[in-house]
Amino acid sequence: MKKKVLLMGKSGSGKTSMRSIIFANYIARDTHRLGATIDVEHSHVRFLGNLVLNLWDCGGQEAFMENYFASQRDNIFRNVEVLIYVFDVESRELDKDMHYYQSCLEAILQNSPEAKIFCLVHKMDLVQEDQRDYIFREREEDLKRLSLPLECTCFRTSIWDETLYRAWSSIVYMLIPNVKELEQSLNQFANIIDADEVLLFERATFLVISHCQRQFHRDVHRFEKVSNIIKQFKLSCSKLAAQFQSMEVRNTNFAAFIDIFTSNTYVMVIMSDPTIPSAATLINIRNARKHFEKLERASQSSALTR
Ligand SMILES: Nc1nc2c(ncn2[C@@H]2O[C@H](COP(=O)(O)OP(=O)(O)OP(=O)(O)O)[C@@H](O)[C@H]2O)c(=O)[nH]1
Ligand SMILES: [Mg+2]
Repeated sequence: MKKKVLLMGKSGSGKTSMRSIIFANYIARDTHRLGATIDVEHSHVRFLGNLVLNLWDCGGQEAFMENYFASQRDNIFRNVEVLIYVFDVESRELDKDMHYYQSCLEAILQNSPEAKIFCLVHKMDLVQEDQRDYIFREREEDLKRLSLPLECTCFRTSIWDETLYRAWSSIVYMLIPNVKELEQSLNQFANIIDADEVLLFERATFLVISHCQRQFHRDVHRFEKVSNIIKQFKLSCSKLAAQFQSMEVRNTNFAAFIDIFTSNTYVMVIMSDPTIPSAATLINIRNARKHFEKLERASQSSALTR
């Protein structure tokens, strides 16, 4: 099942950077070397087996943008499942950015009225920390108002922290078939083994695709932080020609297990009962694999018949 995802926004707003970090294993520092995208760069990302994201990274220089809205209009805006519009929070040309965004919405409304729309207020690291909430809320309000009658979901992002993972996890979550079923099974599994939390990560990108939480936790960004950290660690391993497979972290309060799970996922299990030995949890993870593999295959075949 192929899903067309449009990545748009003005030149230099950070589209190719985020795509390269999430899908092509770049580290944030390396994005300085990226050149401006010429016209549209297509990439196909296999995500969870049969779900293929067909990413259209649309170069944002004005001459290209004008072309998208004129001669290439049908080609670009037809059959779009998701539009991700990236705004540089530090842009000095807010009016122009909004103008292009609105042209884009008009074209979407004409050609793909069912498309889901996401706006990323990007490069938030450049804003002073105590201003971030305020600036984001203000932009979000403007964007939601300007998007009517279409609805948009806004995220604040930066390639320098976990917010990038949060935004992309939420976007991808909406594209996964049978995600509710997956979540139910995850809940059952967490109950059976008495885990505080169980998470599934997509194997290549380490995006969180489903989670179950049975205990309150203060840090709402912990999943994305873990995604970010483990992905960096996995990349360091591959530089040393070693394969990251699993990890166990234990202290007096909890034990965390990260392990390869199905052919498309890693799992993370958090346990806080100190009387349950690691070996028991590892066996439980191993035993759950079969069920989740089956679920994944079912979801793939249902995707195929769509
Ligand atoms: N500070 C900061 N810089 C960023 C961030 N994301 C990207 N950049 C930088 O912004 C610059 C431009 O990024 P690109 O990803 O090439 O921009 P683009 O949107 O693809 O531009 P076009 O291809 O011309 O449309 C690069 O030097 C990146 O390192 C971010 O979150 N924070
Ligand atoms: Mg680019």
